[in-house]
Amino acid sequence: MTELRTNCPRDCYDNCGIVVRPGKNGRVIVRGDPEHPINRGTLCTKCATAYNGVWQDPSERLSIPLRRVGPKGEGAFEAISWDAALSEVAERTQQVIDKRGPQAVVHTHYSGTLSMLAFMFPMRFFNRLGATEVEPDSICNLAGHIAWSAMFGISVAGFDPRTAADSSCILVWGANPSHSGPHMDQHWLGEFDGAVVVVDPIRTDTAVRADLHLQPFPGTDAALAFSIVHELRALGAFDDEFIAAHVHGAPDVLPTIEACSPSWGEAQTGVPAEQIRQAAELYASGPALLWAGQGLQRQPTGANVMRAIGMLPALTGNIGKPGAGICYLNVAAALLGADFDELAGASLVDGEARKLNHIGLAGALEDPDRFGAMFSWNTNPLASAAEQLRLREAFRREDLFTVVVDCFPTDTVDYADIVLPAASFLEFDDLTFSYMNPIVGAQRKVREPVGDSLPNQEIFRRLAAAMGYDEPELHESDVVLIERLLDGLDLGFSFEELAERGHVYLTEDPFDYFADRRFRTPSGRIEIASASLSEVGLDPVPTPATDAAQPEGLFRLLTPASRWRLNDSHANDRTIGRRSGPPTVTVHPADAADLGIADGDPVHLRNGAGQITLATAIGDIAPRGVLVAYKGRWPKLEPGGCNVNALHEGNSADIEGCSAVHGTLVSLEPAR
Ligand SMILES: Nc1nc2c(c(=O)[nH]1)N[C@H]1C(S)=C(S)[C@@H](COP(=O)(O)OP(=O)(O)OC[C@H]3O[C@@H](n4cnc5c(=O)[nH]c(N)nc54)[C@H](O)[C@@H]3O)O[C@H]1N2
Ligand SMILES: Nc1nc2c(c(=O)[nH]1)N[C@H]1C(S)=C(S)[C@@H](COP(=O)(O)OP(=O)(O)OC[C@H]3O[C@@H](n4cnc5c(=O)[nH]c(N)nc54)[C@H](O)[C@@H]3O)O[C@H]1N2
Ligand code: SF4
Ligand SMILES: [Mo]
Repeated sequence: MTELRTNCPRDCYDNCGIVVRPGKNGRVIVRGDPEHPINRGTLCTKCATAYNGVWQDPSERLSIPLRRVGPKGEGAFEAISWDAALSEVAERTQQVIDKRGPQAVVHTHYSGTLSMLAFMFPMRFFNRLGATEVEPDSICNLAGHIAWSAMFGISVAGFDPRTAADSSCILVWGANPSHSGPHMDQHWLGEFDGAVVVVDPIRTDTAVRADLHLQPFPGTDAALAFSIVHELRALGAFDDEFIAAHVHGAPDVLPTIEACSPSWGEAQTGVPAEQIRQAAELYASGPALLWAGQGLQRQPTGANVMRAIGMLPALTGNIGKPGAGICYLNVAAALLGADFDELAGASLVDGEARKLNHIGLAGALEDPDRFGAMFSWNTNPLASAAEQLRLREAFRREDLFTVVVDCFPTDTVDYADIVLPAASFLEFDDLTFSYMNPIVGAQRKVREPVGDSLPNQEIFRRLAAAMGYDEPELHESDVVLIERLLDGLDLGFSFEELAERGHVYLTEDPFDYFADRRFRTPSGRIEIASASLSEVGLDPVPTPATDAAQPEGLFRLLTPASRWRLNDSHANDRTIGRRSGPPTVTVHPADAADLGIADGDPVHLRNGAGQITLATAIGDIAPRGVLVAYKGRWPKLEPGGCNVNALHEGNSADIEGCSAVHGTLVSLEPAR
């Protein structure tokens, strides 16, 4: 091997291209691909560090199957063979199925890797088994998906970023690409000719570089949206023809819009009326793009907020034409022929799929009558999920047979009965997709797996065999699966050719799913008024409601994506640990003065879910009353043995079961 191309499969907007060269002792050197249009030769600092660090360090990886020998949580294991591990898992899982039915087996998974096979193929096993699935999106972006699916007919058909060439304004609402998509931030937003407007309670680096930053108090976005829409109407920016032809329910919101003047908006949100007017002017200045972040809807009224901001494109006709559109996620690969349902074995489900949400998971796992076996794969819930302390106790249940599949010995791994070591993305062939750009990449095997680790898909093929499941779908090879996905995409070349190129744009010209202006809703129009959302408990149309005023003495805690970690991945890389320093909470200078707290002072953050102690960083990056502590640390590596999710009370957004983590309220006091 001289130089090989592959792609980063992390849960990140960028999906960077990678070039790999041989290193020493079986290692490889991982760098950015200069020919990749999104990252243009660099990787983010965290991956450039961790991919050449902990990801290739055999002493930090899980390399062999393990069986628990100590109490749950201690992480004491003995090494066992794959055969022994798989037959024990099969036997104990079958016992649960025989006694209590397949629904007593629960599995949780998410986005450790998003490469297509490793991310989706294991679902075939669980669908065949009939297990209960913890709905992965319920900890991330489910409220937004439900809201925009009802409104626009689909929530994964975003604008193609290339269409920005025809755009005069990009409105980034509640996303922080400076952390969560650093190359999109640097190149795409950085080189955009028009105006960038950011709406975020935090002065992120993206906001600092924007033409205009609106800084509302968290949870007031719907009011802000209504007052921007009020101003759009005053500017004559409504597209009446578009509304008549393609929007359902506009008359129902017009009286409210009329009442939400910019000065009313200022009183509700803290954003100066003048800035509300400027934002409307910029959005109205020509074709405009609206990027709704995933952080935006992780709040108590997240679904209503998504509907409210969706009125901007709906009422101005900013969708389905060059330079216009909306993006929550853009999963173009699935829209252009890669059959993800087939890959995940949707047809293997017998009857109705059984689901459960993250919000409520701790309570459900505590109940001994509900689940007898649990699989956690591609996720680290004891770092990332709600009610961390309570969930941990539930994981301690002796009678909950627990299997964890990961590349690293995470907190969740410490609670497993059997640990199965997963190979990393550097160690097997797969395909990657971006959830923002219509790009598919080849993930290529560029080094041997660490120890005896195996790709997720191979682990679940072997487990299917151990269970005696002989459906051919459960045993299809990677080569066949990859070929079928590529055939579906009709690229006209093989995996080898794709691997040579590294990546491919799925369409030559910007892809616009809404170009036909057909919306796949019951009315065929953009549904400002939605019956399906009424059925799940929302108002018939979006409202300008804000969260109730914060109780005296409590602070709102925001815990969004960190620059240094990808969710909780890379948290165990020592170089990253050193460079990112100890965990901090950013406190507004006026709040710090009130409480007599100085920079660096340890402070307790507390609520009904738990308590953590963090070092104070005094800064005015967020409004008074708002605290910022980035997510992404491994509890067991932190001084107090927990991370910010010890404070995640498991509150739902306005759609039951969807995370409202950015609505977390805490008390703050000096740790004296
Ligand atoms: N407080 C707070 N909490 C949050 C959020 C927040 O904003 N604030 N955000 C939420 C969001 S948006 C999300 S998506 C979730 C994400 O939460 P998780 O899905 O738990 O993400 P990670 O913590 O990165 O855990 C992924 C795990 O997968 C492992 N992994 C990587 N590659 C592979 C592989 O090929 N195979 C296997 N088997 N494992 C692999 C990694 O080592 C890692 O341990 O966290 C949520 N938690
Ligand atoms: N470096 C890095 N990149 C990541 C991740 C990571 O952990 N680290 N996680 C990945 C995952 S799983 C996801 S889902 C994406 C998420 O990435 P984004 O879509 O960018 O979402 P978040 O980082 O959760 O939050 C974005 C912004 O929402 C803001 N926000 C919070 N509450 C409100 C509110 O009430 N109103 C408004 N307007 N804004 C609000 C926060 O201040 C934050 O700056 O990033 C992915 N990329
Ligand atoms: S995590 Fe994102 S920015 Fe970092 S290398 Fe991967 S795709 Fe690129
Ligand atoms: Mo996420």
